[in-house]
Amino acid sequence: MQITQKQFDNFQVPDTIKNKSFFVSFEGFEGAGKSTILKYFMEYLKTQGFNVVVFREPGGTEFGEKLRDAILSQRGKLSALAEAYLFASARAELLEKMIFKKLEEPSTVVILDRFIDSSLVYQGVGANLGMSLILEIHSHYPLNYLPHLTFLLDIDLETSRDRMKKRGTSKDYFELQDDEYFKKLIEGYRVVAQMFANRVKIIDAKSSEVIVKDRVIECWQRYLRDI
Ligand code: T5A
Repeated sequence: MQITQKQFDNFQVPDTIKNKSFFVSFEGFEGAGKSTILKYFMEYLKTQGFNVVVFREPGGTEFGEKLRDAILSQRGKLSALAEAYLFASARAELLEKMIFKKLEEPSTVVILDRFIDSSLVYQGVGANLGMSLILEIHSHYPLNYLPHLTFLLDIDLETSRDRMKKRGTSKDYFELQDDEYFKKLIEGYRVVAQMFANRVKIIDAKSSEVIVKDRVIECWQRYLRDI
């Protein structure tokens, strides 16, 4: 299915910038450093007077955490479409029950560890459903709300595998995939960055944590200057 311009028309961002409240997501492969770097970013934002709330996807609500266990324990065994709808269900719940409410509070930054771009890449490209279908699933309220800003932490396959090895956890679904799968995901994130060029900022994340953290903060400061 071809992606059409019309598919982007329904998407919007929360109207909360006037209250200095922002919706930000981190994206990237396993081991890109999303959880690590977003903690540094959170600490930085607090020094700037923001209230900060962090959610991970899938998860973030009681229902979402149950779905997280269900999905991640079944990955690769579920139908790709079932997986896509499950991620979307958890996301809809998180948006309505938590994200929108938190964004109503002034000077608040809601940070997501993964969001719609993960579905576009992992289900749309990795599982061959096509990005068009994923956009279609997200074309209705509340799923049609996008972050104001997304940091795409960019690493290569070698760095990802190295970091996962160092972390020493048992091999998960992702680590069992071959290089071809990973290349599809790289291409997928590239397409996402082009499709949403205003929102998605690519951060070279192969350097040390401190350098990557500084890159993210610089990017954030640029974003604030430009809005
Ligand atoms: N998924 C999710 C979908 O398929 N569709 C969807 O719509 C959604 C929302 C989630 C899985 O679900 C899939 C994608 C995923 O496969 P998860 O367990 O939450 O699973 O996996 P990740 O989000 O990828 O979490 P990871 O922990 O694997 O990756 P992170 O958060 O990017 O990496 P992090 O910060 O934990 O760092 C990993 C290791 O590297 C080190 C850290 O200390 C850690 O040991 N590290 C660095 N080392 C050197 N230099 C740096 N700059 C470093 N940054 C981190």
